[in-house]
Amino acid sequence: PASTVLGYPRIGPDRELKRALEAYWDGRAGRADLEATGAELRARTWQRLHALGLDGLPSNTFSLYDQVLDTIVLLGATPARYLDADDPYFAMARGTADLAPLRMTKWFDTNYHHLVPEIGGDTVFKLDASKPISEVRQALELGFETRPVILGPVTFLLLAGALERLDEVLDCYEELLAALAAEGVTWVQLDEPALVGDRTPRELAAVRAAYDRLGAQAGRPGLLVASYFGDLGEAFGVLAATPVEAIAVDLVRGVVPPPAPDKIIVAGVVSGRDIWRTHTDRALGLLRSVKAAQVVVSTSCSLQHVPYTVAVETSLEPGLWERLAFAEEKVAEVAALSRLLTTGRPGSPPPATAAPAPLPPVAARSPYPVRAAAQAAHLDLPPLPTTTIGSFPQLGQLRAARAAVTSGSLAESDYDKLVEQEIEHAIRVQERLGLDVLVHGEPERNDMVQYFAEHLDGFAVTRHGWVQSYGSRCTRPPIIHGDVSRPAPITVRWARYAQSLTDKPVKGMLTGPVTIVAWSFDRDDLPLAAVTHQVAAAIADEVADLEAAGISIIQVDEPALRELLPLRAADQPAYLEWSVAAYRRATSGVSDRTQIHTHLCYSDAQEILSAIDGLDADVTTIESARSGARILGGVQGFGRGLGPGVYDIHSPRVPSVEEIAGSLRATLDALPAVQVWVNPDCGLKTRTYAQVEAALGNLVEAAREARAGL
Ligand code: THG
Ligand code: ZN
Repeated sequence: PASTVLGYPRIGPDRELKRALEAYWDGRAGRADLEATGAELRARTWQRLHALGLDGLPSNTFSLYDQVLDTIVLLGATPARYLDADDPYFAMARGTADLAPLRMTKWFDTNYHHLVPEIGGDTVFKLDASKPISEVRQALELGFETRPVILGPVTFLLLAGALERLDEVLDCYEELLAALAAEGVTWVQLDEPALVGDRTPRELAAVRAAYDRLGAQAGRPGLLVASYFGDLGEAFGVLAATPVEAIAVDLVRGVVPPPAPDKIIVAGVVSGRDIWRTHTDRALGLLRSVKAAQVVVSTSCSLQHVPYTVAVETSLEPGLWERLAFAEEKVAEVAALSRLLTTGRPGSPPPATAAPAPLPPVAARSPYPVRAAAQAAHLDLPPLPTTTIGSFPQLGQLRAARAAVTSGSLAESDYDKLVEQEIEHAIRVQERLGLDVLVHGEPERNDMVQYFAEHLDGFAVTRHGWVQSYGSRCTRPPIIHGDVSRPAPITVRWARYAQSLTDKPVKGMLTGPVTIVAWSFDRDDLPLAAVTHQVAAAIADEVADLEAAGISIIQVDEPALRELLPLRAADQPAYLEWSVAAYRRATSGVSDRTQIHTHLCYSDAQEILSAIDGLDADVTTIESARSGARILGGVQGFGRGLGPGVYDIHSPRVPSVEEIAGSLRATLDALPAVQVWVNPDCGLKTRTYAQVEAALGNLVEAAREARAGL
């Protein structure tokens, strides 16, 4: 083929898969209904890709939940404890009454999450190729020959931390290639995104061994090894020395590879990570500079990270629509580029990028001991103060009311009253439970990023631009398309209202600049650092207004700080410097007596602990209930307030006083008591009020007992 894409969205243009999954999970539909929805979404995808002029069609890019989970099943690596569940696949994905799900983590530097394979001494790999084979057959019945896409053996094992099992896993891949060849498959795509990160010589040797071995197999289909999310670096030469016929390279983030006269290069010139139209002449220039046996035009990665189509976005501001390309439009671009490549049209260099408007330098706060003394005098908190992370349970009623405001059937003022009622309820509950630092509960927010995007200039939000985050869960990433500024205060009204209801301090709650850009689509004409600092300046305005409104504790969350960390170690220090500086731009304008909190929610905080320290927040709350000792092991020497979560909010279970007291004792063993805060490990919006009240009651009791023992 002359054109292809590495993958495609699968949640459905109208989130059909989300609804089918939730109906199945709730028992409102059977497995057959779910399978039927899947089959229909696949058929529509192949028909659409074909109609848009694409000639190389992928298959097995569909998934009922996650492509890594599919690979676990493909290789027979389902942990034994799930095998007796009614539905082992969804038991691994979501857990059951008795079993916790597999661990979930970010897919490289995206906002997509995958399940983590668990491979141990008792894992016996055994091929189950039914899923890719049935997709290949379904496509053939519709008249389409397809290229099944399978996660490659090296990336799969690196995600599992089990590369030493390569030989056994390769037995399965050999058997798979033979089975697919028997179905008439002529090409297979093996995804190896792990190869764009730093790889040790031992790992590169494993890559070479894997593809020498698979390449040597008689009668196999052609092999396309796909890399994406960055440059292959030396891994390109390693792959080029093996018998694989084709290599996919990301030419949006990576560079043109060295000449490969005996390979097909699948050139990813249309970005799968942004939503901008491709610069045709720049892409042609790149394509013409690739020296290979054949060049196939493609996307830089799967299109699963962008929404389906801009055609349905009829309420975007004038001038923006024309600049956008979602999945369908990107497929059309790939097809058009492959036609242009055969004409004489030359390429051209990219357009110049804009110069960012200069921002003032970042202010420095007073040394921590000075601030801490001013805050202690002003806030008058007990030792081991208790608090929560920010969100309280969100009732379906609020979601429905937001939709009604959008459609015009509910007056804005009635919606505002509903929000105030919810705030009052949350405050009364916290007062009754005896928490020390209260929150307003965030009933006015649909999402911690989308809400701010809707209130900042320079952002656009879509109506239907859903992107899968994990399983049935989606977000609508906002689009940053111009200089960012804050036309008016955003959260101040709600914070002031909440504070008016109580004598206890109420925390102001904001999302940090790094997280806002990480969970949005970025501009393509300014460096990410410059855009992030613009957002930081807007958040700084909000911080100043909250302080002026009498809010004495302001929390600015950065859960995505780790997520944007570059995949290559050499690029990480520069990133950490500008991202940490952006956070300080957002937070350092306050007086000494105003206390800044931050919250981070991942268990691998360890590797960026010094960056977290650099944020210079007075108090940091962090997930630790699941990773417990790992976090606490690294916090000695962390000189400011710290609230390692004392229980896991991700489960409906109510933790007992003894259990919370145990977590708290572990924290007090690792840190001086003056630094310790007592809080759950994340926001409470996915829980019910009954669970929250029971758990927080126990938390307050555990803190009281611990105070008595100080
Ligand atoms: N917001 C955004 N990105 C995120 C998170 C977030 N990424 C990481 C983390 N939190 C986990 N991801 C999600 C994403 C979506 C949902 C829950 C966790 C979710 N979405 C609703 C759904 O799919 O039904 C839709 C929400 C809406 O109406 O906007 O529940 O918090 N940006
Ligand atoms: Zn969290």
